[in-house]
Amino acid sequence: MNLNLLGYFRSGTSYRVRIALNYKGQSYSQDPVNLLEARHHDEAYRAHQPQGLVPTLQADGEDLIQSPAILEWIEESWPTPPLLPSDPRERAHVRAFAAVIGCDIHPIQNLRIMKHIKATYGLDQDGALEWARHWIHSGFEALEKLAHLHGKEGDFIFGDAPTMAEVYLVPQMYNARRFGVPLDHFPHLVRADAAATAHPAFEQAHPSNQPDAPHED
Ligand SMILES: N[C@@H](CCC(=O)N[C@@H](CS)C(=O)NCC(=O)O)C(=O)O
Repeated sequence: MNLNLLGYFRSGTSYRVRIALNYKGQSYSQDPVNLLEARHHDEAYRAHQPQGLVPTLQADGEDLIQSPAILEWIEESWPTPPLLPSDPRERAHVRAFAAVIGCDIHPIQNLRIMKHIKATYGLDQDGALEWARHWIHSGFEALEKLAHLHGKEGDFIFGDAPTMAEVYLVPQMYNARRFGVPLDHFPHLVRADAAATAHPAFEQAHPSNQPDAPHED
């Protein structure tokens, strides 16, 4: 299958999709959409994703949007190695962990939200960063409790192998570090992030390894 990712190196949602494709051993090309140059607002990009948000994954030319839907499609298309447990109740726990990030943390510290609260409510850059730190921190408190309540023995949140939990967690930890969120109170999250980041699929998906990442000279 021909796969092409329209995304941005630093976008957490694009990062999730790169991780999952790498983990499933699927190769893909990338057409970067520069968010800082507002290319996602171009008509040409909105023809793929009407909201003007990245990513879009083109599968044999068909546009797939919304990273949760894309990730479920990847899991269903290439079930091995699995990113969801076979037991339905365990799947629910993994999906709940991912949803805390996908539904409740990431959307409110996104670029457009940060821009809007600065422009509309007069927050400066420090104020906007404090907003992001607040919501990441409170979401991480819940994730740490969930890891304690439902996590499994092993290096990852749900055992000895990565799941959708790490597909969502690793990009969110990357953002947390960029925004300066202290992570000392989240030992389960830090440990799973370190284990996953060492995995080649996650390492190759890292923002610094993408074609549109700025190169240090
Ligand atoms: N729910 C969407 C969210 C996509 C999203 O928020 N993408 C961000 C980058 S991580 C974006 O395009 N932001 C542009 C903006 O906020 O202007 C998904 O998971 O695909």
